[in-house]
Amino acid sequence: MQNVHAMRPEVRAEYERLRGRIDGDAAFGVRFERFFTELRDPLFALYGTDERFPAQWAALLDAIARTAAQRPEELRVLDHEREITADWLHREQAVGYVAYTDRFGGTIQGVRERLGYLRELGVGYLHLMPLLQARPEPNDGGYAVADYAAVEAALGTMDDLRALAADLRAAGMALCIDVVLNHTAREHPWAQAAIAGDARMRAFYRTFPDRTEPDAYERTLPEVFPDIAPGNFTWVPELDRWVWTTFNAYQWDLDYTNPEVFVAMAEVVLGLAAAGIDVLRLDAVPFMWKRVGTNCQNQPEVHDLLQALRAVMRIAAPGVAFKAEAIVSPGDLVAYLGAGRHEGKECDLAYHNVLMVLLWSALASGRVALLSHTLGAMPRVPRNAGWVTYVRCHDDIGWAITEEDAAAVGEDGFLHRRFLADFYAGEFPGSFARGARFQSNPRTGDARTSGTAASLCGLGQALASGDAVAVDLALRRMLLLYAIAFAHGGLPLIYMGDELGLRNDPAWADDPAHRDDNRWMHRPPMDWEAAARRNDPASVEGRLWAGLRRLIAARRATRAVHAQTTGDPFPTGNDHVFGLERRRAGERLIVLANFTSAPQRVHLGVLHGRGARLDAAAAVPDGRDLRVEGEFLALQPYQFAWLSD
Ligand code: OTU
Repeated sequence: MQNVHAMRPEVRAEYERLRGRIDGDAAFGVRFERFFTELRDPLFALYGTDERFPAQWAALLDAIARTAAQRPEELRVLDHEREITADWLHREQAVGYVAYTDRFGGTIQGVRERLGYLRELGVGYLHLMPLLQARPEPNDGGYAVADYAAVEAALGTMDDLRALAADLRAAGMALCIDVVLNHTAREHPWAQAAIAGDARMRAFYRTFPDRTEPDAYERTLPEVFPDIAPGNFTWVPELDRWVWTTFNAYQWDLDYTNPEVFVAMAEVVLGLAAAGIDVLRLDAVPFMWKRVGTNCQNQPEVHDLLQALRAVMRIAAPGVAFKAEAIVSPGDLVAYLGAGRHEGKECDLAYHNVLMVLLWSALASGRVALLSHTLGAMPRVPRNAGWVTYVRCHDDIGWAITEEDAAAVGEDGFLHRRFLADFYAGEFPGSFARGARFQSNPRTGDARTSGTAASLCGLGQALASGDAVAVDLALRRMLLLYAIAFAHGGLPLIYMGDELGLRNDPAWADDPAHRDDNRWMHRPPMDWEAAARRNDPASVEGRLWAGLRRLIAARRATRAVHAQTTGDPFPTGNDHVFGLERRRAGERLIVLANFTSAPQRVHLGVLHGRGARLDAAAAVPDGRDLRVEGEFLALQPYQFAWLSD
C-alpha cells in the first residue's frame, strides 16, 4: 500500500493501531492520512490538556474505524461517487423538499409509499424533520431528543429508516435528517443519570449550584423564546442546580468543553451515517460553545468542533454531507461554510437565512433596494460549499435586518422590522398577508412572524374573498419568491405544502402540546385531496405545481445556478424590479423580478449593457410572455424573467 509508506510518522502510529480493524481497506488509509490533521488539530487544541481526553481520542478513532469497516458495499460506491463529484449537492439538478414524516406520510413506511409524488415534482433531496426518539410532547417538534439511536416509535423503526434511505438511493434521491447537537431532552439517559446522581453524566451538561454564573452569562445573552421559555437557565430541583437551557426548559444544553460529549455525539453522527443517511442537518450549531461576556453564539471553538466532526465523517463515511443550521448575521453565517483556516473543512451547506428574510421584506415593501444592497454585501460563498436557499421553513421568520444595512438604503432598521412584523400579521393597512406574530419581545420591541408561504402571500384571504385577480396575485407572489430562491445559486428547498399553496393550519392550537407555540400554524398536515388536483391547470394547486416544475426544469437547463457561481444584484433603474446576475464558467443568468402588483418597466439599455438576450426561453419559468414596449421591457405584476447571454 503505497500511501501507507507515505504516511507521516505520527499518522502512521495511529493507523497501525487501527489497521487490524479496517481489513486492508486501502481507501480508508488514504482518507486517514489526508484528514488526520484536520481531525487532530482542533481536538488537541480544545481538549489536549484534559485528563479525560486520551481515552476519548482512542475511542473516537476506534469508532471511526468501526464505521468505515462496516460500511456496506453500496454505500462505499456512493462514497466514491461523491468524492469524485464533490459538488453533488451544489449542482443545477439539486432541488430539495422538506416535510414532517407524520404530516406527509403518517409513518416512515407511509413516506416510502409517497415517493412517487416527489419524483413527479422532480426533487432529488428529501429532508425529513426530526424523527429520532424525542421526549413525549411537548418536544419542540422533535428537537428534544431522548434517544439518538432510535426512531420515534410512532413513525417507525431504524430498519424502516434504513429501508427508506435505500429506496431514495435507488431513485437517485438523498435523505437528510436532523441531528440536534446543542442539547438533549431532559429525558435522555445522560440527563436522567445526572439527575440520579451520576457525576460523570452531570458533566455532560452545564449546571450551576447558584445564580452567580448564570447571572454573569445572562448579562449578554439574548433569549431565543422570550415568550414561551424566558431566560437561558432552568432550576432543576432533583439536581438542586441550575441547568443551561437556551431553548425550552426541557432542552438541556450539552457541555462541549467536555471531550466525552464531543465523542459521544460523534458516535451518534457515525451511527446515522451507518443507517444510510446522506445529509445531516446540524441543528442550532452556533450555540455549542459558551463564553461569558458574549452572546454565546458563533464562538471560534464552534468551528473547531465542526471541523473535527467533518473530518470524522470524511474518514469514516465520506459520502455524508453536513448542512449547518445557523440563523445568524452574514459575517458569522458564512463561517459555517468554512472560512480562513477552516476553509473547505466545515459544512457543505448552510441555510441562507438572509436571502429568505430579504425576499419577504422586498415583497412587503415592493422595493428591492434593501435586498440588493444586503445581498451585494454578503461575503462570497467559500470554496466547495453552497447555500441552501428557501422561502419558508418550519420555523418563524426572524426579521434579521441590521441597522447598518437599513441605513445604507435610507431606512430605519427598527421601524422596518416592525413594519414587517405588522405587515405579515395582517395588521398594516393594505396588507394581503395573514400570518401571526411569534415571540413578541416587549423589552426589545422585536417580533418574529409565523405563517405558511401561501398565507403570507395572501392566498387565504384571496380565496375567501372569491376574487380571482387576488388569487392570481397571491400565486404570482409565491412563484416570484421561489423563482429567486431557485436562481440564486445553491440548493433550493421546497417546504411541504408550498407546491399546493397550503394555508395556515386552522386547527394548530387544538393540540394542547402546541398551543403556546404558533409555529405550528405553518406546519399543516399534507392535504392529499388538494394534491390530487395538481394536474388540473385551472386549480390553485395545479398552477403552483406547474410553476414549480417549470422552475425545476429551468434550473436543470441553467448551469449558472450552481452554488459556486459568482455574481451580484444589479440596479435595474427601477426600485420595484430586482436584478440579479449569476456567472459560471462562461455562462450567465440574468434575473429580473417585479416585486409589485403593478406593471413595471426596465430600460432595455440595462439588459443590453449586460449582454442579456431577450428570447422566448426567458419567459418560460414565469409562464407569461415578455413584452417589449418601445425602449422598455415591460414586466407584468410579480413577473420574473431568466435571461441568458
Ligand atoms: C432550531 O432553530 C430549530 O429549527 C427549531 O425548530 C428549534 O426549536 C431550535 O433549533 C431548538 O432545537 O432559534 O427560532 O441560529 O436560530 O437553531 C429557531 C440557530 C431557533 C437558531 C436555531 C433555532
